Amino acid sequence: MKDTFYVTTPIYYPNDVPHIGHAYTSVAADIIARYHRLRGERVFHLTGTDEHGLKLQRAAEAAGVDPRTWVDRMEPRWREVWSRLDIAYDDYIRTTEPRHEAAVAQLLQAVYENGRDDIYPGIYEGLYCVSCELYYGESDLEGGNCPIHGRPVELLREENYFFRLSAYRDRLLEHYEHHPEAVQPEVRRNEVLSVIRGGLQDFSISRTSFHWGIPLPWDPRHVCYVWFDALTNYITAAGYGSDPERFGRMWPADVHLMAKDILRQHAVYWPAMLMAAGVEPARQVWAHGYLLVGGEKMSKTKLTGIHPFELIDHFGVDSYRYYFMREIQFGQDGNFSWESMVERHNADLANGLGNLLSRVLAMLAASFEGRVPPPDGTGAEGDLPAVAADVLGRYEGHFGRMELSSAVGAAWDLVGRVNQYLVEREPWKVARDPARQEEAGAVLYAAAEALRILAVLISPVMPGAAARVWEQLGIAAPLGAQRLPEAAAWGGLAPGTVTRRGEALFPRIDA
Ligand code: ME8
Repeated sequence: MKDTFYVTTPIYYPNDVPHIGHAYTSVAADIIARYHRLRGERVFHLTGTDEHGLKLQRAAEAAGVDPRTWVDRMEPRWREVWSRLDIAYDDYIRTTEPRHEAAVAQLLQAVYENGRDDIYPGIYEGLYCVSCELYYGESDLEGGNCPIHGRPVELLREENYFFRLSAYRDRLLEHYEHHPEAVQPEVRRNEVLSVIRGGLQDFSISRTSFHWGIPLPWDPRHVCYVWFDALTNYITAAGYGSDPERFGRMWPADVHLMAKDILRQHAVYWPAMLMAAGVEPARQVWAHGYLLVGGEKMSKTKLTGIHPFELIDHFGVDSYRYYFMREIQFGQDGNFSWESMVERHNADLANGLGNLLSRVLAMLAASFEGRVPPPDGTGAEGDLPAVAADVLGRYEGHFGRMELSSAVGAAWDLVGRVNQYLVEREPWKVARDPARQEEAGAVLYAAAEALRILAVLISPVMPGAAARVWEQLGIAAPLGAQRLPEAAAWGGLAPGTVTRRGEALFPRIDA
């Protein structure tokens, strides 16, 4: 029985190193996975590299090495980025691994033998974009070039096996009618429906013109088409064909996350391939927008790629993760700019959360020897408990609808309210009056308690910063053991807790 929340990123092409566009998807997937862990769910977060195909073979040739040497050299360059970005994936799949080659052979064989001739031989001639690893029709092109990469396509002609995608039109439409949530956001769903309604063409699933791929089990002169190979990774890692018990706990995947560039492969090819093999399609394909630089899609092909380290070195990993999730409405295209990143960092992190933590801890140190005072039972906390409860409700609602930017924004409503509350209650003044010590203590209790709740809420987004807030608050129970919603209920901070003022959470950055 399925018992695991299963989220995936695309497996990226290691023909080059990652840029912040790839990192955008991987950070989002990590936040979703961490949020579900925070809710106490069993989670499986999969990522990896897509290592076969013509694009990879050509990158290797250009470097003067064989494809295997090339992918072995490049793959660590991806993992090093995920590691510095605090991406806590549960499995990393490489399509050149034997477990994957076995799963692809199994899936191919299952479709080949399904009794409906869904795989048949033929000759293919068409216009191919190597960057997409995709054939295009004349009418798809823009000025004769690939609509995604703006590069010339090539005329390829070869003997292929085809997959009878055209036979799946009605079943796909029916699937999406019964499962409106299966492609999101809505604009992407409409796009997919119109592609399917417009009629589907069979696509070739093998290549004979080069050899860097997985041989077809029944005709090893052919290697498997890289997209058929790559999509299969999602079931390989879940135990397809090797561990039925595990496969039952994991599959269908809950969310395949990606940008809209590869929506068609995920929402049309992939479910049809699975249907042909008698496997249930994934529950959801979620295609976010593009990260733009100067108004254009950032891409390696167009040489506008920014390596994540260029930004992490300057802003730190927590600020990095926060910026991309907060700044860009999840699902829409969004521009990256250095200026907006500096502004967000200083306004929301240094002046917002960071300043709140340091003020509260400084006041506790000055007036209460750093110990968390008790709440006074007279309502000094004002509306903070109600605001925190409201924020939690909205935060969970937004996460449930994959509105990641709004979920993060909800937590910042609490930051804003606590800062305002402190201005209203002036605990630094109240504390100077010996007769009002209890009141000052209760106000600081409320502010510290709100910070505790904030640490829990930001932990999926900024795991490092959340841990530092937790540590400075001096809470003994591990942050990693906190579970929503209980951990965000008001009153969890124990009076008497010894806080430990530390370094500034987010030092300001000069523009
Ligand atoms: O397509 N904005 O790999 P890929 C947002 N191997 N996201 C971006 C982006 C941008 N400017 N640029 C890249 C492949 N991405 C196949 C996938 S899956 C079975 C096989 C992200 O290396 C986004 O997630 O070209 C996009 O879908 C993916 O990188 C494409 O990565």
